[in-house]
Amino acid sequence: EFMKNVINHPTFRSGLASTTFIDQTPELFKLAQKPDESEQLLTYIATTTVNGFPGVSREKKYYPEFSYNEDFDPIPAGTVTAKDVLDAKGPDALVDWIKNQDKVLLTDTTMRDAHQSLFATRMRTKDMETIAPRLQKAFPTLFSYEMWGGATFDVAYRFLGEDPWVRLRELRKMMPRTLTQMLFRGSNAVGYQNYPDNALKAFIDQSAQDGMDVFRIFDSLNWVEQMEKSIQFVRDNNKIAEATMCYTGDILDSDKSKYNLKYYTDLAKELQAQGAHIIAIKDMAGLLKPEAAYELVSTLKDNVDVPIHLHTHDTTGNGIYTYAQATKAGVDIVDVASSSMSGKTSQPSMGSFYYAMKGTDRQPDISIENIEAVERYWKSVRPYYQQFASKMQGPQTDIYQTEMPGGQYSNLEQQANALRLGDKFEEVKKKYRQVNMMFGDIIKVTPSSKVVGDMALFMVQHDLTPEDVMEQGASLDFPDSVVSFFMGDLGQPAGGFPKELQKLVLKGKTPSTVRPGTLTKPADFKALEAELVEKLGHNVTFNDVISYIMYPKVYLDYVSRQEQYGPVTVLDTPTFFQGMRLGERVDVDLAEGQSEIVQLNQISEPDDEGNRTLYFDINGHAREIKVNDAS
Ligand code: 3PY
Ligand code: ZN
Repeated sequence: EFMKNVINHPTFRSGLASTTFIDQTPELFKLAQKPDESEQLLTYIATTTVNGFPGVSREKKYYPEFSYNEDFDPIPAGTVTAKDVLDAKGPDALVDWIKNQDKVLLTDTTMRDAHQSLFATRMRTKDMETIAPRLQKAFPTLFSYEMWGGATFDVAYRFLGEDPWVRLRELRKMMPRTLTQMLFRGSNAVGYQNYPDNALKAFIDQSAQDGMDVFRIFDSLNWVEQMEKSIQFVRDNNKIAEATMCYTGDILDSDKSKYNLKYYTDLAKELQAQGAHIIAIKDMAGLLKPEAAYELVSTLKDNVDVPIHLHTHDTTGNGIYTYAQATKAGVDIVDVASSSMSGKTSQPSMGSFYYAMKGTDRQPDISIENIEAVERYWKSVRPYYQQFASKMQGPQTDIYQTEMPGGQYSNLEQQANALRLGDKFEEVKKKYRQVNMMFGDIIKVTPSSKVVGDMALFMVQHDLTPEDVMEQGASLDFPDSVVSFFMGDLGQPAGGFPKELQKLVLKGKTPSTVRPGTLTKPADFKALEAELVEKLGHNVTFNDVISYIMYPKVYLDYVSRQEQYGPVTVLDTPTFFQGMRLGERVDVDLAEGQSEIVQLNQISEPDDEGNRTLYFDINGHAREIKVNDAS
């Protein structure tokens, strides 16, 4: 590496290098032990400048000037936070503490579900770290911060060049007195397929060790067997197992009788019996209407002892009203997000909910001034991510029929675009509803929602009605996810599979009826570690091994991009997504207080091989980077 630095140095290359070269350029010798991070980052900037970032248009670089310097008073002496209770007295004491609150508690989802649902999970750790240390001071009475899990794990590696474990540890360090919370897909962990039980245990143990407190565990078919192991593994770590009921249908509509009040009450009792510390109602599509929320929460309060945590998406526009009714019925905790990251496919706004409750006896015990001060930060960050946002203009009441999760909406729009079905999205939504009925009216949430989405796209693409599918099924080549679903790979849906369609899809294969985890070979961690070391040529951590189990290809791609581009997490977000423009200067903060001022002076025309040379100036030194123009 050292030789590469020296050889690439412009003075050296110009042939004027002399014995004073070393004395005049000590920075090269400091970098000698490490890969040349500034060269890697310049290569990243140059590549992004020339070839762009997937999903981002390159015409204009959005770079609003903002400096955020609002801060908050230290947590008052004598304050006991929820995290203090968990750490000092354990999960059961925390459960009692929740039950003893007369005010409704809040979970802030801004750093997980809000950006997952509004702009494809693209929020970078850097933009969280600016505010994180101030959050626990702003909101000492918050129940928890959801900031991990769901799609964030995959997207961090795949698109952001980030190690998700680092995000967890950094945020943990920055808010030691706030409960952290994650979304865990039961047997699917943070992926889309079934993982062996010992891999689930390893993931949960490692997450707990790295700082996770509250695990919201769900199964995409509400199949309790798929959640039992995870609940136990979380309990074994003395952390909070929040077992989840995914809400679909409408308990007040007698035409939608499959998922009725009794279904949810029985499910809640079962989850409590399995060891849930808290029960979450996960209304991923925003289908829980205000009066239904009142009825459901009141009934659960009468039938189970553990606290109830309500999660909704504002897709259908009634979120605050639903929370208000649930609060009246005694819900313990609700999920909200900072205003500029709230509404539509995201959670309802924290500030709006505060005002809706103001003056009632369950008004949240939280400072509205601080809610608004923190919002001023998020509002400034929000435009960085606009290009990843869904085009949804306002509440979508047709979702009450379509039943599509908030997190899926923008994704499916993009999948439809990729298949050139963008102008048929209304048709895709209609088919989504039909597919749900063909599949026997199932719970639709990651990954079962993806199966329904894939089938809907397939039917639009091939112009098939449900009747066509039943008539031509034997000769249809169904999408892989659909075959896998009917094989029982995601588990068993309530009421079983529709037999006739299952036969058409499986074409003679025998489906499984047992929990997929009972058929999966345990992960051999030692062998996987050896395999990974062999592939990468250096030692790895146990976190790396777990990531490799969850996402083998995504993880390896991440590592190789990392080797090429270095610590891209230090770049500011506009530069990360858009590179630089001619004449522009950016500050890059490298590790250990080293900082560089980078200026882009010139971009050459492509040479015969299509390579452009970018001429930079770094802290006054000229530097050239050659990039192949892929356009
Ligand atoms: C996820 O699984 O990521 C979800 O947010 C499902 O609602
Ligand atoms: Zn959600």
